[in-house]
Amino acid sequence: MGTRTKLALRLGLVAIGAGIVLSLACGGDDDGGSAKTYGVKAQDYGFAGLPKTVAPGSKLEMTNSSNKELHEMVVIRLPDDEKRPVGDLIKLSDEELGVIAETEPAMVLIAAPGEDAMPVLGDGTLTEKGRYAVLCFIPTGADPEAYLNAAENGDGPPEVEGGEPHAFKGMYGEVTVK
Ligand SMILES: [Cu+2]
Repeated sequence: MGTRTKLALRLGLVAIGAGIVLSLACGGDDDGGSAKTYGVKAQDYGFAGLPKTVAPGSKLEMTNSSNKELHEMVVIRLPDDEKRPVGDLIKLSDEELGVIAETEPAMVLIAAPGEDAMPVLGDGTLTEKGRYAVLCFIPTGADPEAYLNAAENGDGPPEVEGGEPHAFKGMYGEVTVK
């Protein structure tokens, strides 16, 4: 037996050991544990600290650490049969997205540069099990004040000057509620 094989075996055994400890800790359940509050940091251009899996009833909070850009966290529940990564979905047109494009987000949080987010839609809690896309559609370089004013005074996403949405620069992620 070569050294490589032995190492692989040993690593395998360690993984099995860790698996046993983990399943004992969770009582063998396949759920995401108990509901918690998670602090997510919005930055130029991405979400830091986004949990992969949360229990139903968990809450997401957001702080914007940018010193210039407004950021938002739009969280949309994906259909159960939608398996593609969010990075693929953001490249599709509304037509190609079909039902996803028409789905009302489970939450929208928005935060000015350096501020804590306020909920615009929902209260930050995710109740329904499933996979959720997490996105920021703020146009790059948009003036935060102009955007917030437009959002307050209009219906739907405000039309303000700016470049491509932050999601296209990598500001997206996903969370699974289970
Ligand atoms: Cu953003």
